[in-house]
Amino acid sequence: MPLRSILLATLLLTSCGSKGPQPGPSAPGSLREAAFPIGAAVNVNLLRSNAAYREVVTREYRSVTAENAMKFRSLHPDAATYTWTDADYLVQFARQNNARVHGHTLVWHNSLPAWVTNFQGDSAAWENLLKTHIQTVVGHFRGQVSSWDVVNEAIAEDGTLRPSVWRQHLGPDYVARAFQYAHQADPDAKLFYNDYGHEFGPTKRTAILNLVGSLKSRGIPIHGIGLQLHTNSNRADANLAAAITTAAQSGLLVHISELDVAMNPGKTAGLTWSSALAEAQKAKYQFIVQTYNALPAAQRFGLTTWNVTDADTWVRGDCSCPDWPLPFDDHYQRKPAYDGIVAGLK
Ligand code: 9MR
Repeated sequence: MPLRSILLATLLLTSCGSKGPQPGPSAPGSLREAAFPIGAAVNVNLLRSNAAYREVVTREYRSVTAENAMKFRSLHPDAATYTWTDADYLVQFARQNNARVHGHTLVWHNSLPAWVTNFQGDSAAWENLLKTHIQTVVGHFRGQVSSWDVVNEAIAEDGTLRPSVWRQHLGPDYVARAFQYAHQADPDAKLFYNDYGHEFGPTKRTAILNLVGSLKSRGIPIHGIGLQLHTNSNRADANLAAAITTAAQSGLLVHISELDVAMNPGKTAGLTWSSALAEAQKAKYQFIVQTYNALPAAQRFGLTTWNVTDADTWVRGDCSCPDWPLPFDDHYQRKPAYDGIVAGLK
Protein backbone atom coordinates (compact mmCIF):
# COMPACT_ATOMS: atom_id res chain seq x y z
CA MET A 1 0.00 0.00 0.00
CA PRO A 2 1.42 3.43 -0.88
CA LEU A 3 2.42 5.61 2.08
CA ARG A 4 -0.39 8.12 1.36
CA SER A 5 -3.04 5.37 1.58
CA ILE A 6 -1.57 4.01 4.80
CA LEU A 7 -1.67 7.49 6.36
CA LEU A 8 -5.23 8.02 5.20
CA ALA A 9 -6.31 4.62 6.53
CA THR A 10 -4.67 5.37 9.90
CA LEU A 11 -6.38 8.75 10.06
CA LEU A 12 -9.75 7.23 9.29
CA LEU A 13 -9.24 4.50 11.86
CA THR A 14 -8.39 6.98 14.59
CA SER A 15 -11.16 9.41 13.70
CA CYS A 16 -14.01 6.93 13.49
CA GLY A 17 -14.97 3.37 14.14
CA SER A 18 -12.11 1.74 15.95
CA LYS A 19 -12.22 3.92 19.06
CA GLY A 20 -15.94 3.62 19.68
CA PRO A 21 -18.02 6.72 20.46
CA GLN A 22 -16.55 9.93 19.09
CA PRO A 23 -16.66 13.41 20.59
CA GLY A 24 -19.29 15.78 19.22
CA PRO A 25 -18.03 18.83 17.34
CA SER A 26 -18.32 21.31 20.20
CA ALA A 27 -17.10 18.93 22.88
CA PRO A 28 -13.77 19.03 24.72
CA GLY A 29 -11.63 15.93 25.07
CA SER A 30 -13.78 14.59 27.87
CA LEU A 31 -15.72 15.42 31.02
CA ARG A 32 -12.63 14.35 32.94
CA GLU A 33 -11.29 17.85 32.25
CA ALA A 34 -13.94 19.57 34.41
CA ALA A 35 -12.81 21.58 37.44
CA PHE A 36 -14.62 19.16 39.76
CA PRO A 37 -15.03 15.38 39.40
CA ILE A 38 -17.83 14.32 37.08
CA GLY A 39 -18.94 10.73 37.43
CA ALA A 40 -21.62 8.17 36.70
CA ALA A 41 -23.44 5.34 38.42
CA VAL A 42 -22.07 2.22 36.84
CA ASN A 43 -23.65 -1.14 36.15
CA VAL A 44 -20.86 -3.63 36.82
CA ASN A 45 -22.23 -6.28 34.44
CA LEU A 46 -22.18 -3.81 31.55
CA LEU A 47 -18.72 -2.64 32.53
CA ARG A 48 -17.53 -6.23 32.23
CA SER A 49 -19.36 -7.26 29.09
CA ASN A 50 -20.01 -4.20 26.91
CA ALA A 51 -16.94 -2.63 25.33
CA ALA A 52 -18.70 0.54 24.13
CA TYR A 53 -20.13 1.16 27.60
CA ARG A 54 -16.76 0.62 29.22
CA GLU A 55 -15.14 2.97 26.76
CA VAL A 56 -17.52 5.81 27.62
CA VAL A 57 -16.99 5.32 31.36
CA THR A 58 -13.23 5.14 30.95
CA ARG A 59 -12.98 8.15 28.68
CA GLU A 60 -15.41 10.51 30.38
CA TYR A 61 -15.53 9.93 34.12
CA ARG A 62 -13.24 10.73 37.00
CA SER A 63 -15.63 9.31 39.59
CA VAL A 64 -17.78 6.19 39.70
CA THR A 65 -20.62 5.09 41.95
CA ALA A 66 -21.90 1.51 41.90
CA GLU A 67 -25.50 1.61 40.70
CA ASN A 68 -26.32 -1.47 42.79
CA ALA A 69 -23.17 -3.40 43.67
CA MET A 70 -22.56 -1.77 47.06
CA LYS A 71 -26.12 -1.92 48.35
CA PHE A 72 -26.91 -4.00 51.40
CA ARG A 73 -28.61 -6.79 49.44
CA SER A 74 -25.71 -7.03 46.99
CA LEU A 75 -22.89 -7.03 49.53
CA HIS A 76 -24.47 -8.85 52.44
CA PRO A 77 -27.15 -11.26 51.17
CA ASP A 78 -27.08 -13.50 54.24
CA ALA A 79 -26.20 -12.74 57.82
CA ALA A 80 -22.88 -14.55 57.56
CA THR A 81 -22.15 -13.92 53.86
CA TYR A 82 -20.50 -10.95 52.19
CA THR A 83 -20.15 -10.96 48.39
CA TRP A 84 -17.47 -8.55 47.25
CA THR A 85 -16.85 -9.68 43.66
CA ASP A 86 -18.75 -7.01 41.71
CA ALA A 87 -17.90 -4.15 44.00
CA ASP A 88 -14.22 -5.15 44.04
CA TYR A 89 -14.28 -5.30 40.24
CA LEU A 90 -15.51 -1.71 40.10
CA VAL A 91 -12.89 -0.56 42.61
CA GLN A 92 -10.18 -2.26 40.58
CA PHE A 93 -11.47 -0.67 37.36
CA ALA A 94 -11.44 2.74 39.02
CA ARG A 95 -7.89 2.27 40.26
CA GLN A 96 -6.69 1.35 36.77
CA ASN A 97 -8.45 4.39 35.32
CA ASN A 98 -7.50 6.89 37.93
CA ALA A 99 -11.08 7.50 39.00
CA ARG A 100 -12.40 7.88 42.52
CA VAL A 101 -15.09 5.59 43.93
CA HIS A 102 -18.06 7.02 45.80
CA GLY A 103 -19.76 4.37 47.96
CA HIS A 104 -23.54 3.94 47.70
CA THR A 105 -25.10 3.16 50.16
CA LEU A 106 -24.73 1.86 53.71
CA VAL A 107 -28.14 2.46 55.30
CA TRP A 108 -31.31 2.57 53.19
CA HIS A 109 -34.84 1.21 53.64
CA ASN A 110 -34.73 -0.27 50.12
CA SER A 111 -32.69 -3.12 48.61
CA LEU A 112 -32.44 -4.95 51.90
CA PRO A 113 -32.09 -8.73 51.96
CA ALA A 114 -34.91 -10.77 53.49
CA TRP A 115 -32.74 -11.74 56.44
CA VAL A 116 -32.70 -8.09 57.51
CA THR A 117 -36.37 -7.29 56.92
CA ASN A 118 -37.31 -10.50 58.79
CA PHE A 119 -34.70 -10.08 61.49
CA GLN A 120 -35.97 -10.83 64.98
CA GLY A 121 -33.97 -9.30 67.76
CA ASP A 122 -34.02 -6.70 70.48
CA SER A 123 -32.64 -3.22 70.01
CA ALA A 124 -29.11 -4.34 70.97
CA ALA A 125 -29.20 -7.05 68.30
CA TRP A 126 -30.42 -4.53 65.69
CA GLU A 127 -27.72 -2.11 66.74
CA ASN A 128 -25.13 -4.82 66.31
CA LEU A 129 -26.52 -5.66 62.86
CA LEU A 130 -26.26 -2.01 61.75
CA LYS A 131 -22.81 -1.46 63.20
CA THR A 132 -21.38 -4.72 61.89
CA HIS A 133 -22.65 -4.13 58.37
CA ILE A 134 -21.35 -0.57 58.21
CA GLN A 135 -17.98 -1.36 59.70
CA THR A 136 -17.39 -4.52 57.66
CA VAL A 137 -18.22 -2.74 54.40
CA VAL A 138 -16.40 0.51 55.10
CA GLY A 139 -13.45 -1.46 56.51
CA HIS A 140 -13.27 -3.69 53.43
CA PHE A 141 -12.99 -0.67 51.11
CA ARG A 142 -10.93 1.51 53.41
CA GLY A 143 -8.44 3.54 51.41
CA GLN A 144 -10.17 2.63 48.13
CA VAL A 145 -13.61 4.10 48.49
CA SER A 146 -13.02 7.69 49.54
CA SER A 147 -16.60 8.74 50.29
CA TRP A 148 -19.91 7.14 51.28
CA ASP A 149 -23.61 7.80 51.15
CA VAL A 150 -23.93 6.69 54.75
CA VAL A 151 -27.67 7.19 55.05
CA ASN A 152 -29.94 7.33 52.00
CA GLU A 153 -33.48 8.70 51.81
CA ALA A 154 -34.28 8.71 55.55
CA ILE A 155 -36.66 11.67 55.24
CA ALA A 156 -40.16 11.29 53.82
CA GLU A 157 -41.73 13.86 51.54
CA ASP A 158 -43.66 15.47 54.40
CA GLY A 159 -40.37 16.13 56.17
CA THR A 160 -40.72 13.47 58.87
CA LEU A 161 -38.27 10.65 59.47
CA ARG A 162 -39.35 7.73 57.30
CA PRO A 163 -40.73 4.80 59.35
CA SER A 164 -38.13 2.38 57.96
CA VAL A 165 -36.98 -0.82 59.67
CA TRP A 166 -34.02 1.19 60.93
CA ARG A 167 -36.16 3.93 62.46
CA GLN A 168 -38.53 1.32 63.88
CA HIS A 169 -35.91 -0.83 65.58
CA LEU A 170 -33.20 1.67 66.38
CA GLY A 171 -35.03 4.91 67.15
CA PRO A 172 -34.61 8.23 65.33
CA ASP A 173 -30.97 8.72 66.26
CA TYR A 174 -29.83 5.74 64.16
CA VAL A 175 -28.82 8.30 61.53
CA ALA A 176 -26.21 9.86 63.82
CA ARG A 177 -24.88 6.50 64.95
CA ALA A 178 -24.53 5.29 61.37
CA PHE A 179 -22.19 8.21 60.65
CA GLN A 180 -20.19 7.50 63.81
CA TYR A 181 -19.78 3.82 62.92
CA ALA A 182 -18.67 4.68 59.38
CA HIS A 183 -16.19 7.25 60.66
CA GLN A 184 -14.68 4.76 63.10
CA ALA A 185 -14.13 2.31 60.26
CA ASP A 186 -12.47 4.87 57.95
CA PRO A 187 -11.63 8.23 59.52
CA ASP A 188 -10.48 9.57 56.14
CA ALA A 189 -13.70 8.87 54.23
CA LYS A 190 -16.01 11.77 53.40
CA LEU A 191 -19.47 10.94 54.72
CA PHE A 192 -22.71 12.07 53.04
CA TYR A 193 -26.41 12.19 53.76
CA ASN A 194 -28.06 11.48 50.37
CA ASP A 195 -31.68 12.12 49.38
CA TYR A 196 -34.02 13.12 46.57
CA GLY A 197 -36.59 15.90 46.40
CA HIS A 198 -34.62 19.00 47.48
CA GLU A 199 -36.04 20.54 44.31
CA PHE A 200 -39.66 19.61 45.10
CA GLY A 201 -40.10 22.54 47.46
CA PRO A 202 -39.13 23.76 50.91
CA THR A 203 -40.78 21.05 53.06
CA LYS A 204 -38.47 18.15 52.41
CA ARG A 205 -35.44 20.30 51.70
CA THR A 206 -35.79 22.15 55.02
CA ALA A 207 -36.20 18.89 56.92
CA ILE A 208 -33.03 17.50 55.34
CA LEU A 209 -31.05 20.64 56.04
CA ASN A 210 -32.29 20.69 59.64
CA LEU A 211 -31.24 17.06 60.12
CA VAL A 212 -27.83 17.61 58.59
CA GLY A 213 -27.34 20.89 60.47
CA SER A 214 -28.19 19.29 63.78
CA LEU A 215 -25.80 16.38 63.14
CA LYS A 216 -23.05 18.83 62.30
CA SER A 217 -23.65 20.99 65.37
CA ARG A 218 -23.53 17.88 67.58
CA GLY A 219 -20.10 17.05 66.19
CA ILE A 220 -21.31 13.98 64.30
CA PRO A 221 -18.85 13.24 61.47
CA ILE A 222 -20.86 14.32 58.44
CA HIS A 223 -19.08 16.03 55.58
CA GLY A 224 -21.55 16.43 52.79
CA ILE A 225 -25.03 16.46 51.33
CA GLY A 226 -25.95 14.37 48.31
CA LEU A 227 -28.67 15.87 46.11
CA GLN A 228 -29.91 13.04 43.94
CA LEU A 229 -31.62 15.36 41.43
CA HIS A 230 -33.58 12.77 39.48
CA THR A 231 -35.31 15.51 37.60
CA ASN A 232 -37.36 16.09 34.48
CA SER A 233 -38.26 18.61 31.82
CA ASN A 234 -41.15 20.04 33.86
CA ARG A 235 -39.11 21.04 36.88
CA ALA A 236 -38.68 24.82 37.02
CA ASP A 237 -35.14 26.17 36.98
CA ALA A 238 -35.91 28.22 40.10
CA ASN A 239 -36.62 25.02 42.08
CA LEU A 240 -33.43 23.38 40.84
CA ALA A 241 -31.43 26.47 41.78
CA ALA A 242 -33.06 26.58 45.23
CA ALA A 243 -32.09 22.95 45.82
CA ILE A 244 -28.46 23.51 44.91
CA THR A 245 -27.85 26.86 46.59
CA THR A 246 -29.73 25.98 49.79
CA ALA A 247 -27.68 22.80 50.21
CA ALA A 248 -24.51 24.88 49.92
CA GLN A 249 -25.68 27.15 52.75
CA SER A 250 -24.98 24.22 55.08
CA GLY A 251 -21.28 24.89 54.52
CA LEU A 252 -20.80 21.17 53.77
CA LEU A 253 -19.65 19.50 50.58
CA VAL A 254 -22.39 19.26 47.96
CA HIS A 255 -22.57 16.24 45.66
CA ILE A 256 -25.09 16.17 42.84
CA SER A 257 -25.18 12.45 43.26
CA GLU A 258 -27.76 10.90 40.89
CA LEU A 259 -28.49 13.41 38.15
CA ASP A 260 -30.74 12.60 35.21
CA VAL A 261 -33.25 14.70 33.28
CA ALA A 262 -36.26 12.65 32.20
CA MET A 263 -38.00 14.02 29.12
CA ASN A 264 -41.25 12.07 29.28
CA PRO A 265 -42.72 13.04 32.65
CA GLY A 266 -46.24 12.31 31.37
CA LYS A 267 -45.09 8.72 30.63
CA THR A 268 -46.59 8.88 27.14
CA ALA A 269 -46.29 5.43 25.58
CA GLY A 270 -45.66 6.51 21.99
CA LEU A 271 -43.43 9.52 22.58
CA THR A 272 -40.49 9.79 20.17
CA TRP A 273 -37.22 11.62 20.56
CA SER A 274 -36.99 14.93 18.74
CA SER A 275 -34.59 17.80 18.34
CA ALA A 276 -36.96 19.96 20.41
CA LEU A 277 -36.67 17.51 23.33
CA ALA A 278 -32.91 17.32 22.84
CA GLU A 279 -32.59 21.11 23.02
CA ALA A 280 -34.87 21.40 26.07
CA GLN A 281 -32.80 18.73 27.81
CA LYS A 282 -29.57 20.44 26.89
CA ALA A 283 -30.84 23.66 28.49
CA LYS A 284 -31.76 21.84 31.74
CA TYR A 285 -28.38 20.14 31.98
CA GLN A 286 -26.63 23.41 31.26
CA PHE A 287 -28.62 25.26 33.90
CA ILE A 288 -27.94 22.63 36.57
CA VAL A 289 -24.22 22.43 35.84
CA GLN A 290 -23.89 26.22 35.64
CA THR A 291 -25.65 26.67 38.98
CA TYR A 292 -23.50 24.00 40.59
CA ASN A 293 -20.34 25.43 39.05
CA ALA A 294 -21.09 28.76 40.72
CA LEU A 295 -20.79 27.25 44.23
CA PRO A 296 -17.57 27.83 46.16
CA ALA A 297 -14.94 25.51 44.69
CA ALA A 298 -14.21 23.95 48.10
CA GLN A 299 -17.82 22.73 48.35
CA ARG A 300 -18.04 21.20 44.88
CA PHE A 301 -17.52 17.54 45.67
CA GLY A 302 -18.67 16.51 42.22
CA LEU A 303 -21.55 15.71 39.93
CA THR A 304 -22.63 12.16 39.14
CA THR A 305 -25.22 11.09 36.59
CA TRP A 306 -27.39 8.10 37.46
CA ASN A 307 -26.38 5.61 34.78
CA VAL A 308 -24.33 6.30 31.69
CA THR A 309 -26.50 6.16 28.56
CA ASP A 310 -30.15 6.14 27.58
CA ALA A 311 -29.73 2.43 26.89
CA ASP A 312 -29.02 1.61 30.54
CA THR A 313 -31.15 4.18 32.38
CA TRP A 314 -33.22 2.98 35.33
CA VAL A 315 -35.94 5.44 34.24
CA ARG A 316 -37.27 3.31 31.38
CA GLY A 317 -37.81 0.35 33.68
CA ASP A 318 -39.37 2.51 36.34
CA CYS A 319 -41.88 4.33 34.10
CA SER A 320 -42.40 1.51 31.56
CA CYS A 321 -42.27 4.23 28.94
CA PRO A 322 -39.78 5.62 26.45
CA ASP A 323 -37.36 8.13 27.94
CA TRP A 324 -33.91 9.55 27.23
CA PRO A 325 -32.61 11.09 30.44
CA LEU A 326 -28.82 10.90 30.03
CA PRO A 327 -26.07 12.74 28.14
CA PHE A 328 -25.27 9.68 25.96
CA ASP A 329 -27.76 8.06 23.60
CA ASP A 330 -28.67 4.43 22.97
CA HIS A 331 -25.66 4.12 20.68
CA TYR A 332 -23.22 5.52 23.26
CA GLN A 333 -22.89 8.82 21.38
CA ARG A 334 -22.82 12.25 23.00
CA LYS A 335 -26.16 14.06 22.91
CA PRO A 336 -26.90 17.81 23.00
CA ALA A 337 -27.25 17.28 26.79
CA TYR A 338 -23.53 16.54 26.83
CA ASP A 339 -22.84 19.88 25.17
CA GLY A 340 -25.13 21.45 27.78
CA ILE A 341 -22.89 20.06 30.53
CA VAL A 342 -19.81 21.37 28.76
CA ALA A 343 -21.40 24.80 28.31
CA GLY A 344 -22.40 24.86 32.00
CA LEU A 345 -18.78 24.26 33.00
CA LYS A 346 -17.55 27.40 31.26
O1 9MR B 1 -30.92 2.35 39.52
C1 9MR B 1 -31.16 1.51 40.64
C2 9MR B 1 -31.99 0.30 40.24
O2 9MR B 1 -31.27 -0.51 39.32
C3 9MR B 1 -32.36 -0.53 41.47
O3 9MR B 1 -33.23 -1.56 41.09
C4 9MR B 1 -33.01 0.36 42.52
C5 9MR B 1 -33.26 -0.40 43.81
O4 9MR B 1 -32.04 -0.78 44.41
O5 9MR B 1 -32.19 1.47 42.81
C6 9MR B 1 -31.89 2.30 41.71
O6 9MR B 1 -31.06 3.36 42.14
C7 9MR B 1 -31.65 4.25 43.10
C8 9MR B 1 -30.58 4.68 44.06
O7 9MR B 1 -29.95 3.57 44.63
C9 9MR B 1 -31.14 5.59 45.14
N1 9MR B 1 -31.86 6.71 44.57
C10 9MR B 1 -32.84 6.39 43.54
C11 9MR B 1 -32.20 5.53 42.45
C12 9MR B 1 -33.19 5.26 41.32
O8 9MR B 1 -34.29 4.55 41.79
